Amino acid sequence: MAPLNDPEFGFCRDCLTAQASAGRRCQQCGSPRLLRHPELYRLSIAHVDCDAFYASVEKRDNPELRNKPVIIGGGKRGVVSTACYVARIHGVKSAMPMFKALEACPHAVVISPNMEKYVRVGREIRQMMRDLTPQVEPLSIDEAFLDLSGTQRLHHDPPVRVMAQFSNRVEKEMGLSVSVGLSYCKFLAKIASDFDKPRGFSVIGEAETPRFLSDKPVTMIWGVGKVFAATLERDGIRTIGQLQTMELGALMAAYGTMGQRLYQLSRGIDTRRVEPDGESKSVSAETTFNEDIGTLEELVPILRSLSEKVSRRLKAADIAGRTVVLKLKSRDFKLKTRNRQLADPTQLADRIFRTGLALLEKEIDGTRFRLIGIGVSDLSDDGRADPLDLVDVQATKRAVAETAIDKLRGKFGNNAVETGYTFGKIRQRTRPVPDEID
Ligand code: TTP
Ligand code: MG
Ligand code: MG
Repeated sequence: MAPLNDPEFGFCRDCLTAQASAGRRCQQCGSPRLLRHPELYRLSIAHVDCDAFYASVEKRDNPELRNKPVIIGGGKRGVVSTACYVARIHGVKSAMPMFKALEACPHAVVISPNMEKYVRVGREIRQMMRDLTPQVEPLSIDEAFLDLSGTQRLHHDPPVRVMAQFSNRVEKEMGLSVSVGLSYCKFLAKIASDFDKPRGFSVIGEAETPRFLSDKPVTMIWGVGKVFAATLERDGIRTIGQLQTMELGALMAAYGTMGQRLYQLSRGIDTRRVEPDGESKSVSAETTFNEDIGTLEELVPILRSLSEKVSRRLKAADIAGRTVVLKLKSRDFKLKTRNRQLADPTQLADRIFRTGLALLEKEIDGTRFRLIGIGVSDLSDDGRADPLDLVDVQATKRAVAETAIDKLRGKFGNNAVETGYTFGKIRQRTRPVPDEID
């Protein structure tokens, strides 16, 4: 791995040369596009957004349009979907009625949208992101978050250099430009990507964040739309700086859970993780008891029944999970989770149950519980799930039996077949809690 240079000297976005001084242009290629920041090599959350997306795709596919003002829109609603940056200079904006846009820019070339094409191009760019990390969370057709923490060893480069190369690669291979925001959390990465458009790359560090935010309008905060901003305005709050001076209690008293968000985000505290691609992270089922219980005898049938529920959902979705997670909540609402990774992903109730049981047995010490849950995470499609176990003949037999039971249940309903674990053992002790897929 190349040693990192002084982050305040940074490197060149065009030729990637690390700079040895604070000059305004790259000492190698003369480009003014230098990236420098005290936290340059420590930040790892990126937000990428394509520039004037639909219009840029059309310009790419028809070079004659390159320097002309282009508007993508029309269609049923008669509004602008996107305007290229040339048209924007004339005052054309997204969501503007078409007739107004043409008043502002009469010589614009108007193209009706080709959604199929934009979706395809968006997917290709997303794939290029996934080449960098599996931690890609798409937000819309042309943008996504990437979490590059821990990828330095893989790429032999820190995230900021990986992202600079990525934006160059998108230009070269896709003929499109993107803007990148790099920060320590999603909130500021998203703000950053919008800061220097088009072909932008901006970096917002943790240390500068409170000051950076202080003069910004409250609408910059996630979840503060026009309506909520009007409420805040009535209370005399316009800037994020004002929120920074308010106590958590006061904000929560005035705005409920939103108050908590205002408190945290205004101070640059954003603990949301980058969540890859709409895939569910876990499939689980849980139940809360009417009376707290603490013996294996009472807990086992419930665990079995919940395992079957989880298994049914996995089978229905054709997915399998590799980590079994047991969740217990004790009387005093203390939550315990225990997990165990399997050798291969499973969707079998039998394996989920047995793994859960092994975890549960260790927790039986007289504590009484108010809730038990079981689930699996590390989800994948079921291709590699539950290979027939050549060593454990009993496990194979049980897997075959389970398939037979599934078939019967498919025909006659879930209660048609009860296993010895549940038969007659679950009384009206539990109240159902909605299954949870998160
Ligand atoms: P945006 O990323 O919001 O906008 P953009 O890519 O056109 O421009 P920018 O450089 O500012 O990012 O939206 C992405 C695409 O989504 C955009 O090209 C067209 C579509 N879109 C609409 O159809 N209607 C809208 O009101 C907006 C905002 C976007
Ligand atoms: Mg965009
Ligand atoms: Mg966008």
